[in-house]
Amino acid sequence: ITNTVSGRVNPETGEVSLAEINLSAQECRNIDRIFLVACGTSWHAALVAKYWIERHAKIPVEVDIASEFRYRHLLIDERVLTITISQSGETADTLAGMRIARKMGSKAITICNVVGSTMTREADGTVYTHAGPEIGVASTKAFTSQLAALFLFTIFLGRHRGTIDLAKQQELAQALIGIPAIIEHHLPKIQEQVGALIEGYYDCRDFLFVGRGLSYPIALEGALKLKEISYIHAEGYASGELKHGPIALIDKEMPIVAMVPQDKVYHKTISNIEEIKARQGRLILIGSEGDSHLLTITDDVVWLPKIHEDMNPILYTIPAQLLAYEIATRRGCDVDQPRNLAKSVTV
Ligand code: F1P
Repeated sequence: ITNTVSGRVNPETGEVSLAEINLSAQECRNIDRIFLVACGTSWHAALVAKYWIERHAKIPVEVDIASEFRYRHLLIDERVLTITISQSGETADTLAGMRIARKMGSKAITICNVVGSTMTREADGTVYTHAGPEIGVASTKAFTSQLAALFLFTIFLGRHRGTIDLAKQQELAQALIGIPAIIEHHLPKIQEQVGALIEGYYDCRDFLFVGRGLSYPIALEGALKLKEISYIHAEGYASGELKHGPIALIDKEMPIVAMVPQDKVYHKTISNIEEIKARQGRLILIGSEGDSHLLTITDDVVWLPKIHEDMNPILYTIPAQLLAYEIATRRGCDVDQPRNLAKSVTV
């Protein structure tokens, strides 16, 4: 994950340099607002980055689906930084959004996987994810690489704006540097746990995915992956939003995948989950090793190590992707070539 991004992290100091970003320290300080613009899975990466940038670089961030952004009455000037995120660098709506923002005076940086793509040629600066070609249509490794790139960008911005001190820079950089080894170490165990539990779920018609805070976009991504490759209807919601409507869907037939890391919002998330349990929803929990409270709620728990809170979105993506993969395979779907989907949407 971290080796592929076109940036360098000094392992001692945590200092981040981003080779092709073309954004000076002064320009970082001048930013008033950031627009993150993307489609599909890349839009979910943008939603995660909003939390990171606002928390650490203290810049207000707006996140837009590119197909809406381009038709909005945009209030953009040269103090706005626009960041487009795209695996392919060719997605028509994202490209159009970038062109509009640049015309209005905004500098545009793109987080992109394809060298020489239209977006990288037209952007003012680029952070390459260099995740390699996605073999399948559904974006998977591109997503986790986008998250790594966006986290490096967050450290870069925070440092130049003085919102992150040296100790924080070190802490955040170390957290990111450590994540590939953690995933590699735990992957077989995660795969085994997910594989074991899908037997009870692969023939369900609908799924809900819920999460709060940094886990909310991962709930959206888990639902999208399941839809894309297994054709099961799935929706992602912010946990706290359930009681504003979706809770009406819950009965003993409805599987709900809940992300419950032991983070700042853990207790709130647990109380949402208790509400689901009270309505007999079939819960699959993805949570932290050692959190025995989860076993009082359900036996279907995927255990993940407890890590730096900011890294949870990267780690929690892995079981969400695997769940979609295992279910799709069990249903006989071609996970690499899902029907009706194109690798890049250029019209
Ligand atoms: C955006 C996207 C992908 C999705 C599918 C269609 O592409 O929505 O996230 O997996 O391939 O396009 P991109 O702008 O990230 O290339």
